[in-house]
Amino acid sequence: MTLATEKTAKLNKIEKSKAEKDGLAIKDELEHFAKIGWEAIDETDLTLRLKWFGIFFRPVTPGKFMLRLRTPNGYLDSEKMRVLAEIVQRYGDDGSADITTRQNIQLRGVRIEDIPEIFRKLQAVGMTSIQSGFDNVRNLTGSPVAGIDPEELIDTREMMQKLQDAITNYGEGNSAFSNLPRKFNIAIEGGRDNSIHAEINDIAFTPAYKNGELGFNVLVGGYLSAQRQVAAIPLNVWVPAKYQDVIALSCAILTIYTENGLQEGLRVNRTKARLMWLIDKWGMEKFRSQVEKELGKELGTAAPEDETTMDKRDFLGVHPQKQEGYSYIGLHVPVGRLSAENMFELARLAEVYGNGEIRATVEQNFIIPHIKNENVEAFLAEPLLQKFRINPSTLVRSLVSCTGSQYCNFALVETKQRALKFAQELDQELEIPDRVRIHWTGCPNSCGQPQVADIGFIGTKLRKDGKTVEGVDLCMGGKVGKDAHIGKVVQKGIPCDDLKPVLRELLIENFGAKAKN
Ligand code: SRM
Ligand code: SF4
Repeated sequence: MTLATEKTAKLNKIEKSKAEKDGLAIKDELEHFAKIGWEAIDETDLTLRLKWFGIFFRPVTPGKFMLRLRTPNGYLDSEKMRVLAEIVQRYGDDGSADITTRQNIQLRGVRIEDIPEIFRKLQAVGMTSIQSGFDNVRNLTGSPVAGIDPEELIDTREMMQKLQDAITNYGEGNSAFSNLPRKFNIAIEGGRDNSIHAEINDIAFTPAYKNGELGFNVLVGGYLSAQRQVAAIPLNVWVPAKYQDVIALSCAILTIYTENGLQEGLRVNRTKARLMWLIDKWGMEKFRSQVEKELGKELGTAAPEDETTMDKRDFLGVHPQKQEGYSYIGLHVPVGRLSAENMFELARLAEVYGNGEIRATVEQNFIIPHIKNENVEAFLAEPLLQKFRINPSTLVRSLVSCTGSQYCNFALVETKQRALKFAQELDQELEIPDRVRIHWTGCPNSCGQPQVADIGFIGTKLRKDGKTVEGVDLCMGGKVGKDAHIGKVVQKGIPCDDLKPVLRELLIENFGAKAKN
């Protein structure tokens, strides 16, 4: 056996399925799938390859799919939002939508029969769900206040769209990057507050000056998973703030990652397949030299320091824009959950008061920009602001939660409703001086990013009084913004039924909370 065939023989099950038939190969079968219905679709196509089109079979609600879009930089507008709302209303069986922790949108309750029509509607407003799941490059994250932030250094919107176009072949699907050894996250920050969580991305671009020119320092290899959580490390390179350079470097890294996946054993064990494992294996020197070889030029060195000088903002409330006379307003969307009605109303507000733009944040909230200062008061009096508040109570304000057991079959606990209930109740009971960022995640996969939180809860199952019950592991010490670092599990196995007093105590002991009289 040659080395290559020996390695192929060891391919994990997923890799074997991908080698047999690429995810993108079902593109022409989507109309056929719509005709035959989900029960007649081949199992691997159903549960695996459809994810290349953002279509997720949900074993918790068979037949009702989740559709994950791409919203680079979290950038939406009223036209797009209205189409998303229409899809939820018209095609969603018990439909709803979520803002995700990658400032993206997922729609729920769609049926395979309606996918061709849904895709036509999305395409008409320039949206795509292509390659948004599984072993692909996920939604590209950037500052949600790009182009309007008075503190901004680089407006990343155009380069983000161009990078998405390069990675997805303008939304048509790009087989160059459709068989990565694992998922891949890219973020580009243009502001000073590390709004994107650079530390937990496979590639992160952070603003930095070199010899007086503005560009990006680059971090690589950050990721979260059940088995390993690791902060991104410097690649020791600086690139100018030009989309050509950002695309060239990103594509060079993706090419190396995909082409060496087999040779370097990344395609054997899925728990050891993210980019950091390749960097570990080669060491940074070799990794850099391979990137140089692929790029066809030397990388140079990083700028001496980056421009991340601020704490991470949450963008809620009214803020002056860089455009004089205009404000952007951040609305709190409790645990990111949306109804069709909310979405229609958001689209209307963005058109009536702003220029139609709507921005999603990684905190699962929305921002409506370009509101004339003289119209702010009227905007704040709109009924939707009673639900999506600009000044929610302290714990509710900074709450983030993954999907949890309502729709996710990996989940060990229910997250969103429980997270909201605890936060609301403790906000009633306690006076809490500063924001406390609580993140919930339903299982150790860490989609809710508990490691970046002040307090992170990771769902688990445990035994209590002879019964299996829902519980959490407690993660603490995540720091975001400047000098970000990831937190660690400090206590395991707290039953959810006992959690409220534990959390209450934690807030009093560690965050200066006091009981209200
Ligand atoms: Fe995630 C798998 C939801 C952000 C790490 N994630 C899943 C699946 C697809 C599992 C499944 O098939 O059911 C979840 C779909 C549930 C559903 O119905 O919504 C799911 N992940 C989510 C979202 C929706 C959570 C949310 O409520 O916001 C986020 C969608 C982002 C997007 O728009 O693309 C989401 N997932 C993340 C993040 C956070 C991030 O990217 O900043 C992480 C950790 C960061 C990372 O990946 O390095 C994350 N998800 C995972 C993992 C573990 C990855 C690993 O390397 O082991 C899995 C499981 C896997 O891939 O095997 C996973
Ligand atoms: Fe599902 Fe677990 Fe991700 Fe939550 S963390 S969405 S429960 S896979």
